[in-house]
Amino acid sequence: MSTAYLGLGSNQGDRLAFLRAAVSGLAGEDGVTVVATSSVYRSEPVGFTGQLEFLNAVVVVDTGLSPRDLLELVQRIEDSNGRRRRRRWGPRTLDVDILLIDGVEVDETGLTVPHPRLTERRFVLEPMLEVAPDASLPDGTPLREVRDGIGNGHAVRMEGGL
Ligand code: A4P
Ligand code: MG
Repeated sequence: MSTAYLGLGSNQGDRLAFLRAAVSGLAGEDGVTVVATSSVYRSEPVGFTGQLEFLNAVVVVDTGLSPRDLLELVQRIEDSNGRRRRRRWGPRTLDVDILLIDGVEVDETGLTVPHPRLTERRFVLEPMLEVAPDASLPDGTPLREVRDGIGNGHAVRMEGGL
């Protein structure tokens, strides 16, 4: 059994409803227990501008699934929530990324854990630290330090519960 941290993002349609659908999709799965959800954060699009503001959140799950099977599951949840894979970093109804899995490192084609962009993104680090204030990278660096090191970054503010 391991604890996994999943990053949710949406900037199309009923964004809050898509984030909530991701949580209920996860909770309804055998072998997955949702143990915590962060608040919802609003953030400016990063990577590809000229699209709508995002809502982001983090969900913590306990699972016996392998990292591969967890990736397959989150992609299935994206697909069943209207995700169309077009432009990389482009608009999406629902993005679910595997941010971190306690005690696990993966670097394979199609799956890298911790998520390679975890340390650059305030919209991920803020909700992550809300649910796991003592989380650290596999090399022991506390995520709190990483967050403090990226300065103000783009605006991220809390909107309410998931
Ligand atoms: N993949 C590899 N490692 C992982 C992992 N740890 N978790 C592969 C999930 N997927 C992982 O992802 C592309 C491929 O990454 C997958 O096939 C999987 O095998 P995708 O979700 O299909 O496409 P994407 O989301 O467009 O690409 P990517 O690289 O996941 O984008 P990001 O880095 O997630 O960026 N701005 C704000 N404010 N908020 C956001 O949430 N999100 C993005 C997406 C850009 N800008 C944003 C936000
Ligand atoms: Mg993604």
